[in-house]
Amino acid sequence: MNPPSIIFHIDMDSFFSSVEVRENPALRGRPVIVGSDPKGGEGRGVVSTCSYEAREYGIHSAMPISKAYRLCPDAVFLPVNMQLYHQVSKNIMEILKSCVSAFQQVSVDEAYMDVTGIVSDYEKAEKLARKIKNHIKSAEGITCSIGIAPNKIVAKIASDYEKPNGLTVVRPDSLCDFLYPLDVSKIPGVGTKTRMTLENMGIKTIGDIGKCDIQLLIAKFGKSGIRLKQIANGTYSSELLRHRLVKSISKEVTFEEDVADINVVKKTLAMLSEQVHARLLRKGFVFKTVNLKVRFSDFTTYTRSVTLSAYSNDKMSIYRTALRMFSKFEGMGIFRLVGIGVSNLVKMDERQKRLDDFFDAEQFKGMANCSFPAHKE
Ligand code: TTP
Ligand code: MG
Repeated sequence: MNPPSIIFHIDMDSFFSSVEVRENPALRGRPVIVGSDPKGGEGRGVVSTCSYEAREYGIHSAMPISKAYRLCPDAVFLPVNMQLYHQVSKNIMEILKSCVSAFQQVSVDEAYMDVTGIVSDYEKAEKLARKIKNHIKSAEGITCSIGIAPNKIVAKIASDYEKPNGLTVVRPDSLCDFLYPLDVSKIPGVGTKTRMTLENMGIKTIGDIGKCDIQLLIAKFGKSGIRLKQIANGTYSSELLRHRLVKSISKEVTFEEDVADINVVKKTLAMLSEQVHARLLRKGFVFKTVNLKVRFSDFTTYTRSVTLSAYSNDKMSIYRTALRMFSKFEGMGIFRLVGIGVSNLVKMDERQKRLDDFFDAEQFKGMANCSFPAHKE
């Protein structure tokens, strides 16, 4: 059975206003409202966002700016400087992207990361999250909140749980403990209408949904009822949409005619190593496992794999490891097909160097040709 996934949801705190405070530290601690011109209470636009100090007055995103003005006329009102926020967003997303191969940006200030292949357990995940938070703070001067959970939706609920500057870890064995006491409105997508329908069914908490008869939920919400129930029990998982995890890179060749000559097969393996290596570099990954596939003329097929002690991006490591595995098949028959692959991949590119900041020095011990943390075993 696969180990549970470890998903991060990262969301900047009061994003636009935090950037404004960074630009003008004198605003720190004050209610700051970013949005359209309040025009002394006559403005017709809305609040884009506001600092947590302004939220204490009941002000929130999408509220009419005139109302925000009435609630707190002494707040600092600032216009939206989208160009600046986009630049900060881009910088932050670059930092996050450099950590993982599975990354999905979902809005200007939030993203998911699948770190399953990078850390081996939730304790290490928490340490990584702290380092990411510190890194964003020192590079871009703003704070974020991170939720860690076995799936995206719980990670998102978790990132919201201790905002601002929060870090909430929901381990696979505590999903229901975390979810059940929460109000149904904490489920992303559950708005006023759904909340009212649920309330009319006597359902207030996520736990009430979790324990509700599935047929009742289906009768009210159709297919979405099934989804609601899965979310409530922490079993709903959807894949990260962009930058899906690349699991392996491989190439194989079926010979025009079956081959008995070992030297021909070895030459083919050298060529395949070359091709796999080129693709590995193009995609910006490093590998830890080398896979060999051999098919004989009678179609019997074998696969073998060897996991190295450290990550590598070295062509000769691919070839030599494949040859070592291949030597066991010499003399066993006539070859129809050979293939080479690499798996256990993690991202390595120029930006990767920033990762050095995120991981403990000892994790780098025994590294081959790159600076990437050792993969979990
Ligand atoms: P959010 O992440 O929803 O809010 P936030 O970052 O301001 O605050 P939080 O700490 O609760 O995450 O949205 C990100 C940015 O998107 C926000 O700073 C401004 C913009 N935005 C709008 O312009 N209008 C809106 O209605 C919302 C919700 C956000
Ligand atoms: Mg935010």
